[in-house]
Amino acid sequence: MQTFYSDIHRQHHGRTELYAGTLVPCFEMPARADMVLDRVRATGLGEVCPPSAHGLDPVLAVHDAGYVAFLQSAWQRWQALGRDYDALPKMWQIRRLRQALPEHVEGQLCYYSMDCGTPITAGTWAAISAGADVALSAADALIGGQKGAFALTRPPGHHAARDYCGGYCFFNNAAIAAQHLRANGAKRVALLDVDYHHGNGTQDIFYQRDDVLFLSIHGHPRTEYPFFLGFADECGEGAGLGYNVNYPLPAGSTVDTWFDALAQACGRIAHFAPDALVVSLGVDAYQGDPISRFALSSDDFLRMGERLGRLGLPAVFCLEGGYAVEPIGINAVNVLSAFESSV
Ligand code: OKP
Ligand code: ZN
Repeated sequence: MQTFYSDIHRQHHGRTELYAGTLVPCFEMPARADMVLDRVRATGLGEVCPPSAHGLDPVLAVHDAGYVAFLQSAWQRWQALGRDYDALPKMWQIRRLRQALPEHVEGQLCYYSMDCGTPITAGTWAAISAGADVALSAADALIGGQKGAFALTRPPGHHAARDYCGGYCFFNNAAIAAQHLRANGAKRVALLDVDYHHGNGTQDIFYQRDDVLFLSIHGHPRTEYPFFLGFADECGEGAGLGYNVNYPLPAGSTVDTWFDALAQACGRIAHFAPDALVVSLGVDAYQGDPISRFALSSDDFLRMGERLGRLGLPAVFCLEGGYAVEPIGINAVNVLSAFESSV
């Protein structure tokens, strides 16, 4: 299958995040994508293609215009105040505070963020715009008749909601791809999130819709990030009732438990009978991941890809998390190559 990739991801490079009481280098780093690209090339998965420019309209189809405009100008506004360091929020619009958008760039940063681990840097806008184009170009490959396409996106996207960033995510690449498939002939799209962390942003975007079925297998938010969403009783609302399916699994769950959830999710997807599948492909369910607590081995990622291939659906895979940098390429490409050989 083709891989869509842009070097511009490198321009998003946060310096540090707060971890275990100290500032450590950001887990979400450019080397992650390098490792995946190296593995794509080493295994001969397929051609590596640059994305084509799609402009902002497909981004605005899933994100709030004010939020997008904020991201576009945030770094310049921050820098104009003499700040040459990563833009990070330090407070949130918690209960009973004023519900208005602040005027100041720092206030707006707080308003549009869900956590303090998602830095805006000089190159963030360029990187996330290129990332959206990567996801859209992978969706175009499916629209053109391909059975599978890989969007090698960085930073990830699944925590980004209609109008907020967080969890290292700004634009929801997988949601943008799913919406693009909808706009180009797919009547129903299933979006399966296998990242260790609940895809709160994707859930937010499609929660009231019955044309995009969202399913997520993740560490239980009772103990795991993002804590405030991802419980099993979140089933969608309005027209979307029944089209949001969460499989929260206790941190430390076994591989068998994980694959039981995948089997259930695949059953729901088959019943939905979508025209296409989008996979939020985080590989942080890996046993060696530094910030996650599932136990999948590299071989288990082959099994994941094989199971997804058996759905018999054309699929766009968007890279999400995975912070064991050395094996991230093996794990991600294992899913893709096993998918391809079982379709
Ligand atoms: C992103 B993805 C605050 C940040 C806490 C955030 C984890 C984000 C995971 N310092 N950790 O789903 O892999
Ligand atoms: Zn994750």
